[in-house]
Amino acid sequence: MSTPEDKEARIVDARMRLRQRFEARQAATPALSDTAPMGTGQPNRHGMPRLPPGQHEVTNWPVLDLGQKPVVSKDVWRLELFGACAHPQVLDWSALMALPIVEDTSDFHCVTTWSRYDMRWRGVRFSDLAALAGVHDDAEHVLCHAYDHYTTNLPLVEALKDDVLIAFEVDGAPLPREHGGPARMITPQLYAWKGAKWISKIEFRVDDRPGFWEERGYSNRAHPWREDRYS
Ligand SMILES: Nc1nc2c(c(=O)[nH]1)N[C@H]1C(S)=C(S)[C@@H](COP(=O)(O)O)O[C@H]1N2
Ligand SMILES: [Mo]
Repeated sequence: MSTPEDKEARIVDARMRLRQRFEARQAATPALSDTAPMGTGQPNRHGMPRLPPGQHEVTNWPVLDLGQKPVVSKDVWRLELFGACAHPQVLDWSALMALPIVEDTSDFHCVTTWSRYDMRWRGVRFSDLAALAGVHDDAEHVLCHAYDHYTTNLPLVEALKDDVLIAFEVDGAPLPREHGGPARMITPQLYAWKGAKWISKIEFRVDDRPGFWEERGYSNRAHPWREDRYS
């Protein structure tokens, strides 16, 4: 058994290596939103066009999903990390809460053309989960699974951005069930369908595998600033 100190050191080390890979890839594939790597919300929106192309701002928060809205209490909620990683594991709610918790304000861009600004999220960084799992060096893709059997895939480099969270609070309150409570992923620099509500599993992959909407013609990259809606 490893001590908590070993585990901590392993996470720090893995984070550093992931960070180096991330920065090398960012430099190789510059994009408009890369100028706001710490979130697309108010403090970071300077110099960006007000809205990504083809979007309009809403002040309500529409609900979009497959219609099932599973009931998942914190007691039964589990998050499995598996696939191309050295330390596959299952986290329960207290294990998630024991990880570093961050706050970030970011924008939410839905491919159906609405954008909601300045959402105040609280959660755990995807990059900390990736480091905890010890993602293999040849993993390049992520497939997220949810309690309603929704899936969505995204490049690992996108998932490693600092504003990608497994979020459990929004605007100072627990994440409502219809928006994916108790915990969902958010991907502020990609269209919102890349963020699985009621997230249940994170699968690290060497090869890419399309998720629910990606199999139905939606973009693998889903980049709002490039209006990357469909493949
Ligand atoms: N589990 C799950 N996550 C999901 C979906 C879904 O159907 N199931 N829909 C996606 C889509 S298409 C969008 S636009 C956003 C919407 O999030 P919201 O309902 O909180 O606005 O969630 C994404 N995450
Ligand atoms: Mo969507």
